[in-house]
Amino acid sequence: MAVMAPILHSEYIEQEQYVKNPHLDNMEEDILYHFNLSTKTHNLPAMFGNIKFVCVGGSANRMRSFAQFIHQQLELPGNADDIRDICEGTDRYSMYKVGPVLSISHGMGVPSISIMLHELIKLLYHAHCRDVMLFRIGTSGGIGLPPGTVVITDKAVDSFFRPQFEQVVLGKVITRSTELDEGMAQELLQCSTELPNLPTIIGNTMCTHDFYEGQGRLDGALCSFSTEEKLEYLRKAHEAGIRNIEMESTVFAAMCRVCNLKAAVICVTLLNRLEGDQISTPHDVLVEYQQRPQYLVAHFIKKHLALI
Ligand code: R2B
Ligand code: URA
Repeated sequence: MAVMAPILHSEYIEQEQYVKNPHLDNMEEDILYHFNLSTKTHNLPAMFGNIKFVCVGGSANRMRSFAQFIHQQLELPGNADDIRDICEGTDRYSMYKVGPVLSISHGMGVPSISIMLHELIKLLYHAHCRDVMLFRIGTSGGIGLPPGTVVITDKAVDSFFRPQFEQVVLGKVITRSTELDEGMAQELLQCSTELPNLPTIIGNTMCTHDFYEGQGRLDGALCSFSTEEKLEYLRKAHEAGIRNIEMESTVFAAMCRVCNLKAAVICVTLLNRLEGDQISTPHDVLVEYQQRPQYLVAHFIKKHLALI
């Protein structure tokens, strides 16, 4: 008779606890400085223990609107306008909790989102959260796509088109994989077919450390290349399967992967970079574009909560 190997307690903990830092166990208190929260001053399990979905995005206002939208979509009691910023004691990030959904802003760029993710992942650990899914909902520049297209990231790649994230640690480069959850991406694509006016594709996303020169723009304060060189780079990116460019996906994917958190990146394209660099689309159109990833993720969450 086959004997099943026992599940070691350490393996179980390893899979569920999210953080990957032995030093945390020796700390009497953990201050999540940029959230203005701490394990001593806040009952994190009571505040956050039921979180199942975490949505992150660059702008504080957008993440507040998303929280209000989710409140309405989940038909929760109370007034959506009364949702309060849990991080109101600091203006670094904003955080809103709506039932099992947490909505947090992360600012622009890899360093900003990476600080937020360290504290978020520790928060989920201290709160004993289980089976959490993360979504980055954001904006991007498209390559060869009509503006307003939603791109669900297959691979998050760096400026050399490599599916990896490099972090300098103690003066050495550590390279981490940026693979995202394939099942979540496919499920999100399926959700897009169930909603009106949501042109959506799965493609690779390039993450850069700059909006201007770093994304091959000709309209920054500095530019060291020609129009032809820009277009050649973008065409090569397109050949490598890259369909949009933004500034946070690689570190988001890498940190979630190391910490066993299922994650997806969903960004709307604001312009087609093969046609220009300036974002000249009218404000109301941009606002509608930015709601598209929110609709998609809200639909996904409602399906998971068996509300539709
Ligand atoms: C998309 O938009 C921002 C730059 O405008 C950046 O945070 C990103 O990834
Ligand atoms: N965000 C980016 O990072 N790039 C764009 O072109 C548009 C939004």
